[in-house]
Amino acid sequence: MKYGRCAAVTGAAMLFLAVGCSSSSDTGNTTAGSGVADSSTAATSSAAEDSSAAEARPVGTVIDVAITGGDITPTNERLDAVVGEPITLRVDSDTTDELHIHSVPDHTFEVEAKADQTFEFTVDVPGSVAIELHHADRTVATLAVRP
Ligand SMILES: [Cu+2]
Repeated sequence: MKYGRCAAVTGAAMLFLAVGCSSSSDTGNTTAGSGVADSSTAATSSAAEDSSAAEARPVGTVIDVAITGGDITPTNERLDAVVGEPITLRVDSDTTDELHIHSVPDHTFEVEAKADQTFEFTVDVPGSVAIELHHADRTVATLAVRP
């Protein structure tokens, strides 16, 4: 079942983007994503707090995901990440679903219908990594993973 739902989404159109579910055997996928980085150079920091926060910044990437009544936040978010640094998904959900991380290697997490679920993973190969909710058929975020 893991890939069944994605097969419908992937199709010929998604192959062009190389972010769909077909990546498990597609070795070209990892380098194909390197041109995506339109935001990676400009994305210094969101400056939400102190501009001197270079050292206070937590290691890795944290993504807060909320699934409520069929609404998913975020969707199609663009985020930067770094190879080998932890990426943490914090999920509040009112339904079960399956998170699929299109990294190399890929990861699958079972989402339960409860708050405060935490899933952590790392990415070994730079490139574009889609984070999908398979049951809802949504892409939560796409990570531009730098070496
Ligand atoms: Cu998938």
